[in-house]
Amino acid sequence: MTVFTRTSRRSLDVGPRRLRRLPDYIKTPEYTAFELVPHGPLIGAEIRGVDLREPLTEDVRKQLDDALLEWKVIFFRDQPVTSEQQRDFARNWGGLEVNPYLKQGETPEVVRFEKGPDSPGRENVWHTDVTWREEPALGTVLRAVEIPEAGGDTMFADMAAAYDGLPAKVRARVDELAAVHDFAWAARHAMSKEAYEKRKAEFPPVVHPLVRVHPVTGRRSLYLNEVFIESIPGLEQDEAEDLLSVLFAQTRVPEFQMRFRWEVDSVVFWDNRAVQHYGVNDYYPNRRVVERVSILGDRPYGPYNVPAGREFDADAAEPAGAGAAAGGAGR
Ligand SMILES: O=C(O)CCC(=O)C(=O)O
Ligand SMILES: [Fe+2]
Repeated sequence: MTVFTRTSRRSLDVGPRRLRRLPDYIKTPEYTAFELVPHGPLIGAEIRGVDLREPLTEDVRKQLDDALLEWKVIFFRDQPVTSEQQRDFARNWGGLEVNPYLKQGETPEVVRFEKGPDSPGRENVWHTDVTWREEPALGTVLRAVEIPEAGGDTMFADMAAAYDGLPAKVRARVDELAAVHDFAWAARHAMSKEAYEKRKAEFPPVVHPLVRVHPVTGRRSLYLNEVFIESIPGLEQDEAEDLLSVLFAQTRVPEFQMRFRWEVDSVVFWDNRAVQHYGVNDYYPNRRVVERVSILGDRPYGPYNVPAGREFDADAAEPAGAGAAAGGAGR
């Protein structure tokens, strides 16, 4: 009798995935100030009944913040806002970034991504925005100005679910590790050695944890960037690449993702502390114009260096001393 002996390194991980939007110790918020329509069971929700041209009441702002923490990506349709109104909306969450390398729109703090035959989109790589900064953006508000007839979607991946989905042994390992994020390294192939050194001096590499503890919810998520992560301190480069490929594969699990179909005047707000995103480039050479406002964030920390006063007490469901509201995941 012939015995079939082919071996495979593949391991099948099929069946239902246990997905949760918030850590178990935070009660699911109730939304009374607007209608919230889930895009999928895990990540992404449409907010209806808020006019972004108007200043937000504190109640609406607070509930939008809860929705952002719970759903990680919230979006609005049919919002004919100006760049200034988009900027003013984002200001409800803090100061705004000015990006030294991206082209500004008519309004300072508004970056305009204008893509077309001579300016192809290059955001089709999984990334978290501006992790080459010591304090990367808290979140981003992106608005569609001109959208191709088909294509040009943006994808998002829930990095807390990606972390939860790892085997316990891998989670324990990455909890202790950090990564070097280098702005210059990502562009090294496209520039001379001198230009590379100059840029590196301007923006020295920064070290961020591989697992970020969310400053409001205390939840752990994989903190990745396929563009800027250069190495993992303490690991040989081969070993680091092997580990990174396991982590990067988590981003590609469909259950952790959402895919957003744009319309003109759609506005998307994502929690840059908890998701990665990917600008699908299937529309070239058609035109696509979006405007972006990024909100200043704080320095990421991992399970190994939670600052004093930010230890998360799961029983009390709030970071010690931070005054976040229990149950509402408030801030
Ligand atoms: O245009 C997109 O779909 C995403 C662009 C992007 O990466 C960003 O706005 O940070
Ligand atoms: Fe981005």
